Amino acid sequence: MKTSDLFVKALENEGVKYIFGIPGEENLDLLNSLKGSSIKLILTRHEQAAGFMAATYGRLTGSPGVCLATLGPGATNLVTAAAYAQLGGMPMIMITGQKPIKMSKQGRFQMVSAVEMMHPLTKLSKQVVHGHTVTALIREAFRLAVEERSGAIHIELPEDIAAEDSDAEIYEKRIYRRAVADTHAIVDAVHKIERAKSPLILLGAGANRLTTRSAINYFIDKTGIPFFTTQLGKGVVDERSPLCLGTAALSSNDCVHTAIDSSDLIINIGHDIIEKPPFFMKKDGFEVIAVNFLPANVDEVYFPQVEIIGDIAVSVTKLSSHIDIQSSWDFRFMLDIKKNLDATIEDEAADESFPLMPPTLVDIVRKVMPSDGIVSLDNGLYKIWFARNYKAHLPNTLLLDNSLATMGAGLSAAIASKIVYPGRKVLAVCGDGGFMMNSQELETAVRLKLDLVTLILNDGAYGMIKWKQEERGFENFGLDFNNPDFVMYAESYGAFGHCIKNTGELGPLINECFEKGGVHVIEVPVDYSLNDELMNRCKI
Ligand SMILES: Cc1ncc(C[n+]2csc(CCOP(=O)(O)OP(=O)(O)O)c2C)c(N)n1
Repeated sequence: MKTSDLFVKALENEGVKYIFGIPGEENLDLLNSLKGSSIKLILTRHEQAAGFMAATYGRLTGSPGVCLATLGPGATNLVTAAAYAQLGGMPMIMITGQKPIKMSKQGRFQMVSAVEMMHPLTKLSKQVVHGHTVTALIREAFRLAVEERSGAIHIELPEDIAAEDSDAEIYEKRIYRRAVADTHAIVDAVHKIERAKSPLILLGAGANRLTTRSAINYFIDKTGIPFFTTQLGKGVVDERSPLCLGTAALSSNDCVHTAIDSSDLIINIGHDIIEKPPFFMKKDGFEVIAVNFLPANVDEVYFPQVEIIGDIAVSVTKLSSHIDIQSSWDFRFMLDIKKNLDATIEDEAADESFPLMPPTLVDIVRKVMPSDGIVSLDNGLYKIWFARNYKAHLPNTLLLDNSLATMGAGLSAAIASKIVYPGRKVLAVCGDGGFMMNSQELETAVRLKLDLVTLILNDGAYGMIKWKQEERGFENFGLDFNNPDFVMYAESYGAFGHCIKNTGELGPLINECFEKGGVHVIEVPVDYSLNDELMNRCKI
């Protein structure tokens, strides 16, 4: 069989449904093989966007998302997406083309060493050098992409190898069990938790796995220990729970840190240091039990005293079965803080001034989105507000990136979400800066006939950096820009464009857009001038 045909058959065998990307001349054999396959090609307008979509597919489904690009410039355009998947722990396979390796066709035209370039950004980056090895490499790529910590893989398929014949056989897809934790670690942890005065649970990115979620819900129900989340742990347990203290949107000095500092033991389930720290450990401060798939990376602000290393679901289930509820546990102070925080958030959301204040915006979005609706955020100042104020009811319903924290991914992640869950409402929330980094994907959304609503938060600036600039006492300089007319811009793509003129309009308009269907863009003027004041209001 032709190697490119075999390549596609091996992808089908792995359950691949979509390939996101932009083919080049060097992928033409593979493209032709895709034509007769069950895999749908999702053509994008930038490889970076294709990578963000594939990574998001991996994030939502737990199976690797696949993207495709040509050699040289196509491959270099995938770099940010590779880092996004790798740091975010999202399983993704990138396939790039290359000139023939057995003969020189055009000298070194367009050639960069994509395999080497991708090494530091992936778990594996490899060129296929013979048609015979292709199926084993694909099996290994899919196995490794999902092995914890999951991440990005790069396969380069040169033109001549794609075109040659191969007699390789396809390897059966297998599911492997993860290693489980040592019993001594569980016993140590149980003793520590039982002896603690005010233990507190932290849910991080690694807690967001299918089997893990139910084990954690049971542990919290059984023990009644309060919990807070990192940005990537949002929604693992319904945040409407009376035990939910909120999200550590910042690393220190945020409202939730008063609760964290009142605890003497944090049970950290699934957070690792790639995500922005939810707290800083100090000598003589609270202790930490780390429950994760892999050992913790120790540094000056993170040095857990006990580690439970192995499958998180199994570890948490074992903790649940060994632990006895202690009458000496005291959560009163933490739960008082929660009441105060909830009341402040509600109070702030009542502000109807225009342009919109961030807490009002988050409140409006929460009210219009159903529990299973997906809000996909780009990166900007509003992300902190969504992380802190948006109560996620279900896992993966607030998609944000707190590891690479790249701008430009919000719209692409929303498109991938809608492809994965066509029956659910999907809303992208982007700053005017981040939106313009990959706004061309509006055409992809319109071409695919998706029902999608995008909010563009217009402050005419890179607001997040402006806030940091002010915080550090620098003068306002170098961060303002002009925007296109977003309504006309959306319409030029065949999307519907809207711009709101008062705060009360936004909620009903989002609902109307969802009802009408199609791709909608809503420009929302925002006011960040009181950001500091608002952030400090709920501190105790
Ligand atoms: C690709 C990329 N470039 C730069 C940054 C640094 N950065 C973080 S937030 C931000 C400003 C975001 O501006 P905008 O999208 O308009 O959102 P706002 O903060 O104004 O709400 C910048 C420049 C980044 N995170 N990613």
